[in-house]
Amino acid sequence: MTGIVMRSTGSWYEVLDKATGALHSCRLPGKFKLKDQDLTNPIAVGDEVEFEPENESSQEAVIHTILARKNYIARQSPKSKHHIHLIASNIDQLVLLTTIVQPALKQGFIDRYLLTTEPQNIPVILLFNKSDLWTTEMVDLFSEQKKVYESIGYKVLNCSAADGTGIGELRQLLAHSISLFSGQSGVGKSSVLNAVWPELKLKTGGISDYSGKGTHTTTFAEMFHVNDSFIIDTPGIKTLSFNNLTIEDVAHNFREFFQLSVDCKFGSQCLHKNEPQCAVKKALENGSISLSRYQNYLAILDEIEAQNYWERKKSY
Ligand SMILES: Nc1nc2c(ncn2[C@@H]2O[C@H](COP(=O)(O)OP(=O)(O)O)[C@@H](O)[C@H]2O)c(=O)[nH]1
Ligand SMILES: [Mg+2]
Ligand SMILES: [Zn+2]
Repeated sequence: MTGIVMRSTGSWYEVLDKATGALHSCRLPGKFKLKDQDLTNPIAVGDEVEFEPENESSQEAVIHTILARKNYIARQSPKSKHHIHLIASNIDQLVLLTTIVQPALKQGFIDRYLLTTEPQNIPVILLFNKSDLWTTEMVDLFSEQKKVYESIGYKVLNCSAADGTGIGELRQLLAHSISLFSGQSGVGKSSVLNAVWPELKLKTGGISDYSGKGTHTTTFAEMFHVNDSFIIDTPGIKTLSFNNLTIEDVAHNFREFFQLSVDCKFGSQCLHKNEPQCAVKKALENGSISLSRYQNYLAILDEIEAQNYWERKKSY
């Protein structure tokens, strides 16, 4: 039997048999746990697996094969810089939720997150939530961000779980696909999903203090399915560090910089820092690329250059 992993609670995996719609509780034999030393979790939500019932009468089953992943979202384990944590796999698109206020915009987070989708060409929707709270200045800030990211080919929308703005359009964008909802804690991932499908009744957390940090209400990634939409709600992320990227990965995955690099003297080898005849630096001077994207790029490069080679991990 084949199925798709909907959620995991420690050692058990809930697997949906798409043909029958039945959910099976599956466990994983020990050999899988040992295979990929660098991973904190051998199976991600979204994995397609083959499994067999333990015996005729039981709903419980054993996973014996993890099918090849079409793509995956991974991050450095929040608990260990030597490990990689798989957030989800086999997704059709990422919905990256963010805010202008409550919590305040952190554009660096967007650029960091895009480094996890870009190498695999995963489509991204940047969704700015809580637009009900925006002042005129905040609307301007959003328009600025929209221009930056739309000009390099990302879809950018605003919405409000509180007043319903943009929710209908979002529901359409989520049809017929598997979408991963990600973003920092407290930006409203669970609230937006509830606004789209009230029947989900996901737990949401209050903003706990004036720092605007949300409380952690979601602790595991979990997939839900409503009609023909599969959505994965994830725990909030505080910061994103990278132990799985080289400096070239960074240079090649800021998409507008990479496009320009054909005109750099050193081509795709150029890191766009101090090299002569660099097309990215030229574009920066004439304002055709975003200064904040460039600053975030330099900060990530510095961080990765400073990282010990042995802290870096391969990909899955
Ligand atoms: N004003 C306003 N508050 C929102 C909106 N969406 C979510 N919130 C609030 O933000 C807090 C965090 O929401 P939650 O959905 O738990 O965020 P998550 O951690 O990203 O899942 C909760 O107090 C929500 O009520 C919105 O569109 N407008
Ligand atoms: Mg949540
Ligand atoms: Zn260059």
